[in-house]
Amino acid sequence: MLLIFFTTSIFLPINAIYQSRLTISSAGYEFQPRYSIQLLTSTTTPTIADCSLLCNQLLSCRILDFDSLSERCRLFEADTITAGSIIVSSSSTSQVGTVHISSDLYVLIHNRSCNLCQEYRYETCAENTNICQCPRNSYWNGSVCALQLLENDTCVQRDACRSDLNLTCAQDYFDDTSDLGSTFGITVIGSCIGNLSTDQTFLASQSDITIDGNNTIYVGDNSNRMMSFAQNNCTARVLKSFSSWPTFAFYDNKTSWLYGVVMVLHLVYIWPINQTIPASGISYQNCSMNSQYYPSGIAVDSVGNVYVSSYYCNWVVKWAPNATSGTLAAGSMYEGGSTDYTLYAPYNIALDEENSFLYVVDRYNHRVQRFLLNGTGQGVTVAGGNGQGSAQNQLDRPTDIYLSRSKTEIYIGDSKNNRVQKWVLGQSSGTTVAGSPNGTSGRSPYLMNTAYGIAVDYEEKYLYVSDSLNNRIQRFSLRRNI
Ligand SMILES: *[C@@H]1O[C@H](CO)[C@@H](O)[C@H](O)[C@H]1NC(C)=O
Ligand SMILES: *[C@@H]1O[C@H](CO)[C@@H](O)[C@H](O)[C@H]1NC(C)=O
Ligand SMILES: *[C@@H]1O[C@H](CO)[C@@H](O)[C@H](O)[C@H]1NC(C)=O
Ligand SMILES: *[C@@H]1O[C@H](CO)[C@@H](O)[C@H](O)[C@H]1NC(C)=O
Ligand SMILES: *[C@@H]1O[C@H](CO)[C@@H](O)[C@H](O)[C@H]1NC(C)=O
Ligand SMILES: *[C@@H]1O[C@H](CO)[C@@H](O)[C@H](O)[C@H]1NC(C)=O
Ligand SMILES: *[C@@H]1O[C@H](CO)[C@@H](O)[C@H](O)[C@H]1NC(C)=O
Ligand SMILES: *[C@@H]1O[C@H](CO)[C@@H](O)[C@H](O)[C@H]1NC(C)=O
Ligand SMILES: *[C@@H]1O[C@H](CO)[C@@H](O)[C@H](O)[C@H]1NC(C)=O
Ligand SMILES: *[C@@H]1O[C@H](CO)[C@@H](O)[C@H](O)[C@H]1NC(C)=O
Ligand SMILES: *[C@@H]1O[C@H](CO)[C@@H](O)[C@H](O)[C@H]1NC(C)=O
Ligand SMILES: CC(=O)N[C@H]1CO[C@H](CO)[C@@H](O)[C@@H]1O
Repeated sequence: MLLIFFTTSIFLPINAIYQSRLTISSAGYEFQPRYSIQLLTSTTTPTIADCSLLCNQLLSCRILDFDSLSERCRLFEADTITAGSIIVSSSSTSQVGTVHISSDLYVLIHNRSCNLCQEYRYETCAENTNICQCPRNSYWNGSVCALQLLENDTCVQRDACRSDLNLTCAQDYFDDTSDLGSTFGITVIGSCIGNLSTDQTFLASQSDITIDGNNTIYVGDNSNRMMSFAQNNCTARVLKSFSSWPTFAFYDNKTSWLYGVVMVLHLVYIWPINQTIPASGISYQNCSMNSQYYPSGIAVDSVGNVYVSSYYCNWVVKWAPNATSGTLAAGSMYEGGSTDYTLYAPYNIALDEENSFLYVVDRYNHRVQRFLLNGTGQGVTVAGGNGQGSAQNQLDRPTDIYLSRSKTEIYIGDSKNNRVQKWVLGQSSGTTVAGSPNGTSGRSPYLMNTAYGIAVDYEEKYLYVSDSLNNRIQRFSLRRNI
């Protein structure tokens, strides 16, 4: 597109307040906003200078178009960087005016005393502090007051999204002061999200999540990809694609390897070294100690032994590094059940090496079992075990577990109760720390739909929940809970 600009300084009338310089396009162009909400007003004025004057008096106006034939003057809260474009108009008499924005218009006044921005085009006075600040729907990006962004725009700071539309930047800002002790979750993976649509991007019925010491979140997505999201970055990195979905994952911070389980492929995969357990990758498609069969949960100890549960074989098998076969760590060799020695569809597991314990989420027994490593094989119930249900002493098809660093509490992804339960070890019931206490499903800051996977950062400040059927990852503050 050939777009010829000429610059004209419209400072009319000469002593008007709220002056600015506008760049006016040649005739034959108009502005096309991305969202109708960007149109502030559409009116008629005799000249483009009058239209410019209107724009200058409306601090949120950054673009106008004016048609000298119809005298239509439209003012937009938009710019061509993020939210709209200048297009060829069907009217040959239409022109576009763009308000000049540059850091020199801001740097001398921003965040300084209000006498510097009285009746100033670019900033307003914040009455309570008497300091010049960005006008509404814009934010300080370090050099100018940039317009706040709309849904699905990529945001790089918390106040970058249109707050009046309840859009929030879905990136992960570990702002210590903002959401301490909150009982609601904020969505940490996605773009500007909120009111324009309720659909989330990127994730599809994802299963487990896990986190590393840099707060990178690893996600097993139902798009059959193992992905990671670096902190403050909502664009996924695809680590590995499979022909089925990765179920649970464990990040080993000694080796920086991610161990991923792909249940339906009978596969335990180690990224990035591209190895499998056993190394042959063979599955004999039955419950044997020398191959995987419907592996579900996984945990790795400090010397690299890998514990893998199988929901079909109802056991947990320990694999020494590079071993060609494993040994039974929990569950029965032959069948599932609900005794002290048996499991029924074990899902994720957690290790407590200090005390030689192995915790197993015993999914279809709606309980969490604890076994002694190298013990007799007799487990004890540490959570649930009171039948399937949503009372505080019950669980409903739990999937995931996090053992606190103090080894005194567990957090349980109580998946079909759409909640996360905290269970102080030794107590007979838990408390809900995320989701509805009564198990109600939904999609809101307070409700989730299938709390499949959970992760807690190393400092135990935040609980992350894979809110699977809402295709999003929610973050809850743990400051009051841990
Ligand atoms: C504004 O000024 C205050 C106090 O001088 C300072 O703490 C703050 O960081 C400044 N903010 C910006 C965006 O410059
Ligand atoms: C702030 O936004 C302007 C455009 O609105 C852009 O030119 C500038 O590079 C941005 N500055 C920073 C520090 O991101
Ligand atoms: C934004 O949220 C507030 C508080 O929940 C509500 O009053 C307001 O109507 C919402 N605005 C929009 C545009 O949805
Ligand atoms: C944002 O992206 C999602 C997913 O691509 C889409 O469904 C939604 O319509 C988009 N929202 C807008 C306002 O374009
Ligand atoms: C964080 O990332 C850096 C760079 O990739 C890496 O060297 C470091 O080991 C990571 N730290 C943790 C705690 O994972
Ligand atoms: C965010 O992560 C993606 C995927 O790894 C990467 O391509 C991109 O450069 C990252 N963005 C920033 C700002 O670091
Ligand atoms: C590895 O993770 C544990 C918590 O699981 C943490 O205590 C330890 O500091 C981490 N080590 C490194 C090197 O990040
Ligand atoms: C991973 O291993 C498989 C099987 O040995 C091989 O085909 C593939 O090329 C390897 N990929 C990478 C990235 O090393
Ligand atoms: C298996 O052994 C090789 C050679 O010692 C080593 O490089 C590799 O890291 C080991 N793999 C695992 C999963 O421990
Ligand atoms: C379990 O037994 C193995 C081999 O018998 C031994 O190497 C290991 O140290 C034992 N672990 C614990 C926690 O007792
Ligand atoms: C369940 O809890 C939700 C809030 O978490 C509440 O709105 C709902 O009324 C409760 N339902 C019942 C049956 O108590
Ligand atoms: C998800 C959400 O908050 N939707 C709201 C968006 O705004 C409209 C109009 O204000 C409400 O009706 C929706 O409930």
